[in-house]
Amino acid sequence: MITRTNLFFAMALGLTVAASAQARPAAAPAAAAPAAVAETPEAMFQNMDKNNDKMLSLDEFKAGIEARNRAMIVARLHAQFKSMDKNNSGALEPTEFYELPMVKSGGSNAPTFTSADTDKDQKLNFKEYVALVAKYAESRATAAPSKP
Ligand SMILES: [Ca+2]
Ligand SMILES: [Ca+2]
Repeated sequence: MITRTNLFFAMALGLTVAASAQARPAAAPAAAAPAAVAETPEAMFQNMDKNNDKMLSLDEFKAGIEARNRAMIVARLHAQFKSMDKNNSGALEPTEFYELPMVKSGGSNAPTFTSADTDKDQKLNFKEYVALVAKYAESRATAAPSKP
């Protein structure tokens, strides 16, 4: 059974993998930023039509929707990440981390900076941020099934 949260979590995990594949410190600063391109319906269709037979199978359609959702989540997370990176360092330092809404409103469930900073460089890169969001979504799903 796939709940919405599990689906989100699975996608976020996929993102973590994608983000780690993209993570090249200092070499390509803009590479991790997914471009928000306004696609024409034709271009969208062509992207989904993997075998170019001008028809969309259900599988192609599903895969296309999934890819779009994933890209939208990455774009949204990246926008959040950038807006929280007040000093534009490309990472979240502890002071920025403790301003995150999920940290501020998390109470006793709030993630700690040390647990989120998996490579222990005293700042959160985008990949660590995505992992944090995924972990937080999962902990909320398991710890608090009822409304807060
Ligand atoms: Ca920063
Ligand atoms: Ca780090």
